Amino acid sequence: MNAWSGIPGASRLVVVSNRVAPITEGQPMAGGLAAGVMDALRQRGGLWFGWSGEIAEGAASASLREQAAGPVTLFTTDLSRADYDAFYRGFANGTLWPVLHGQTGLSRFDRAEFAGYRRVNAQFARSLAGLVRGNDLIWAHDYHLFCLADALRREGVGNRMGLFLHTPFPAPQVLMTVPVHAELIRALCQFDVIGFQTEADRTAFRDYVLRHGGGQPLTEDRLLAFGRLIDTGVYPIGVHVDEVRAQAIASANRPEAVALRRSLGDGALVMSVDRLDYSKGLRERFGAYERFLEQRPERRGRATFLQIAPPSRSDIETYQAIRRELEAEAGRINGRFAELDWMPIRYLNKGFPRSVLMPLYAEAQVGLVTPLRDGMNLVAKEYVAAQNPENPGVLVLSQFAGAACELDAALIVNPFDPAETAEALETALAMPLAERRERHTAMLQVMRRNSLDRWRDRFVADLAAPAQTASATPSWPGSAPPSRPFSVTRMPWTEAKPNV
Ligand code: GDG
Repeated sequence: MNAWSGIPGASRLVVVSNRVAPITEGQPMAGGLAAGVMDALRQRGGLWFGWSGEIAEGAASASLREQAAGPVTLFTTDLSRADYDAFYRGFANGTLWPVLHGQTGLSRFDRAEFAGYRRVNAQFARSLAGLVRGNDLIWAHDYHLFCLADALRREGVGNRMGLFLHTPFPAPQVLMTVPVHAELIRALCQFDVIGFQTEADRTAFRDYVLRHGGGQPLTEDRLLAFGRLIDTGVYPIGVHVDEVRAQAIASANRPEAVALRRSLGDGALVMSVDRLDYSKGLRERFGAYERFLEQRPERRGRATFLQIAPPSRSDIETYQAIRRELEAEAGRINGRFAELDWMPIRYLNKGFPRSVLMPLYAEAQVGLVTPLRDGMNLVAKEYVAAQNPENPGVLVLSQFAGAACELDAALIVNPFDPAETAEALETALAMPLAERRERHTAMLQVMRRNSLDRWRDRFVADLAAPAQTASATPSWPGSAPPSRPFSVTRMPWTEAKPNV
């Protein structure tokens, strides 16, 4: 065994993502997802590669920084200002992100930015080619890296490569608003395994490849396209359920939680936590809360809505616009309803450590999670996990969050209908204990089954599986689809209503 090896005989894992989570030896990792990926790296040994978050002013710098932590090594690289603008602010977050979330009106396209996107994917591939060994498994994350496998193959890397898409995948007609959709999907199909959060996302991808990319279906999971076999899978991402609850309990008496409790008195708390992003439906949520206050005057002074919204991508105009709009809306609604001793909306444009967030979730009678579109939405799962099972709060959840496929015991709402969301808020606040417990138990059960560990282990197992194994599954369509080790509940809306 050398310094790299984790599981003896197992291939190393090479994780590639836009950003690499910082690690401090002996300290827990900041986010649940980062911790999940790092667990897999620690088990197998390997490396994690990505952008350092630094912009190298002047000429592009492709120099690598290396940080070793036991069997794992982190490699980071800087981006030049031009690459950051074209790749990150431009094609990834100005073109792709809105389209993946069905917001075609907010998407803009510039060929030079797409060239920058390809350039950064190629830069990553060149650096990785010098680090990857014969049987390493390469696991890329998210929409920043659609062209990575293509770039790696051009560098002569023949390893198994998979990409997990954290966002939704849109219907073909929506994707086709991106002028370079054909080139993009051809490059994406250089991965061996492509993972999605929900069956609806996988189906949308297959639809595109089969109808517009000349692909052929081989099995329910497997496609032949662009001369390659591509396995697709549904891997709903989860959370460490017990860790979330343990943190909520351990931090219950942190000053922030005590101060919040004291300020509320015996009033109810409705809580939301989101990156400040237009896909999260904050504007519509503020509108729904206003509707609730209009329709339920008896709740005024008795229910407070806490919105935590740390700024995100704030150098992109669409994000500056939503921030301005929310500031105006929060001010207007508070001006309309506030009293000397009560403010209906507490709108906080800052982030908090997880050790503060978890006890706050546990304080809230209602978790209001209403994105217009979301790959999964981990806040919904964290909210449920943080609850006291003896006296749990109620989750109000958008039908357009991937999490709604699993958490159908939440109060499911259409975030575009303020009246429906307002009614669900009242239902949640008035819900009897027995029903709250029943719903909470049902959601916890699903979340324990589809845990973060399971998400990671299933993806890595499928990535490691030799190609012949997967082709042994029954053909599709025709024979019944193979029963999968877990099943995502298909909500009626996945058939009846398009997701975008
Ligand atoms: C993408 C996809 C998919 C939020 N504020 C603070 C904070 N957070 C943490 C939450 C949660 C995470 O950030 C947000 O995860 P989400 O899933 O809700 O949303 P995205 O950031 O958009 O994530 C999404 C996800 O990837 C995973 O696949 O579910 O659909 O868009 O964990 O707790 N954490 C801290 N302070 C904050 O103020 N520490």
